[in-house]
Amino acid sequence: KLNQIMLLLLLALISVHCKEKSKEVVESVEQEQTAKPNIVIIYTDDLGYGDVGFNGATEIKTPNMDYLANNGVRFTNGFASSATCTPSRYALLTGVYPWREKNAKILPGTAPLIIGTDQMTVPKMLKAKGYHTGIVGKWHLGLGSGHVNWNAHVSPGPNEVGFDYSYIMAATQDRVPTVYIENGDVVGLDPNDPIEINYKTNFEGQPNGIDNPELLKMKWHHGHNSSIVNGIPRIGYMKGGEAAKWKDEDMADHFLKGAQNYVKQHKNEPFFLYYAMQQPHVPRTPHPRFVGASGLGPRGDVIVEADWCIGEFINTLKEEGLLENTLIIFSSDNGPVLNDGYYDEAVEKLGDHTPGGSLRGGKYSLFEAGTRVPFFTYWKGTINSGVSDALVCQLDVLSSLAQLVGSDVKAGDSQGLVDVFLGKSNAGRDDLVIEATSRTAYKEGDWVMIPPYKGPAKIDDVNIEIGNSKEFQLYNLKEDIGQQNNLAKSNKEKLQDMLAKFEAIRGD
Ligand code: NG6
Ligand code: CA
Repeated sequence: KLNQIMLLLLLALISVHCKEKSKEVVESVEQEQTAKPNIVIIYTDDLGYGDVGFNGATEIKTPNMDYLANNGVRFTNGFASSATCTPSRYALLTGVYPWREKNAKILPGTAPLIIGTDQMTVPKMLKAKGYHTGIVGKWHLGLGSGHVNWNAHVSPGPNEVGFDYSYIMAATQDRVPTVYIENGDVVGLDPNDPIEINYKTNFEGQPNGIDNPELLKMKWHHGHNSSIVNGIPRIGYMKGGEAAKWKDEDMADHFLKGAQNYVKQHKNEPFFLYYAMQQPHVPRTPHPRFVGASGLGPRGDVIVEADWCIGEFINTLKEEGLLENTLIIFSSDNGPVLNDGYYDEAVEKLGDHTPGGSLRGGKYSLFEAGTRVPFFTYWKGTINSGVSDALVCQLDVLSSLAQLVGSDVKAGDSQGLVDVFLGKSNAGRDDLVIEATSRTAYKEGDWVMIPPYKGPAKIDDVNIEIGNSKEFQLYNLKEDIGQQNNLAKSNKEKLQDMLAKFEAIRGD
């Protein structure tokens, strides 16, 4: 009798245990289906392939980026869509090739928004999946729909294309207006000192970079000779808004704080943060803590500063217990430039540093250094560390994140490569069209084909070869990463094949 009771009890226990187990399985399947890791894109500005330790730099130290890259997937064949800022940012957020949008060119601070408010974007897609979405940092995709009144609510902007929260600079550090804008409103604006902006003519009685060299703490080399803000001559004229003007040396700390606060405020819901850092774009103005940190002058110093910011940002994720539930995607909007319009010793103090690594060209260029940029993904506990030579592009972020969160959005030219980004597959893109100042070239596997373009082979002001030639250019990057050996004449078949595929994508 006792044995029978014991047996029944045992059976009951087993059945309860089994039920618990199956409940666990169901729950984990449900969790899997609704997996919503936080997603952070850390985007640098003009950081070159060879500017970072994880791609071989030895003269500049980037320990925080290196740690993440070396413990995530480091892409050796990761691309921006363009060799300049606006087009790359357009493609990153919309998944559409920038050369399809005629306004996706380096924009002045007064340009209207170039993303349609009805267009699909990364934040919009994620918002529909329950994410809170935010941007902190550089925008440079235009604001408003014509003439912007900076003294009233500025719209449409990031908040109208998918971001719940925005804290931005409108264009670049070297362009007016030199103010921060939070959710469409200029931060710290005194209504009695309204902002006026004009990209053509100066306001009466206002100093400028040409006539007032005595007011400059940084000298201009080319361009950058309009209004003077904080002793730095800029592109475009600005009057008023004194109290709202940013302090250049504080910008890195300022955006970092914004990114950290965003994380702290939204840690209890799935969030997407686009942390668009301003370094090492000109004018390079490291905080005094970082002056001299690299020995390479301000350009090196702001890269060290950016690395520190990333370390601090990661610490916040750690402190909030979010690191294991956050996917980080790191890249740069275009390749490197030394002299981009100011005398700041970037050339003079370069020493043995190679911002583009062994790649030819730089910012503005159709050669590799223009668009092949630092690129990694990191997700503690989920992504295994590795190096991937799969061809991936920032264009693919939209469709890949859609796959990750179970959205059926598949936008434009964006390929769903989530397994590649998570390091589970090496099957990247077959091919890619890259863009540089409205010109395009075609990459396929190890090959790149650059069609003939008129214009100078080199921009002398910035000292960068931009890829123009009267001849077709064809390079095999596997054997010739430095693009020294043009095979267009010796391999006509490959050239014709690539040209046909290129034209088919371009629709020419
Ligand atoms: C160029 C600027 C350069 C930089 C660039 C935009 C001149 C002479 N040069 O026109 O300094 O601002 O635009 O850079 O004005 S980007 O990274 O935002 O594309
Ligand atoms: Ca840039």
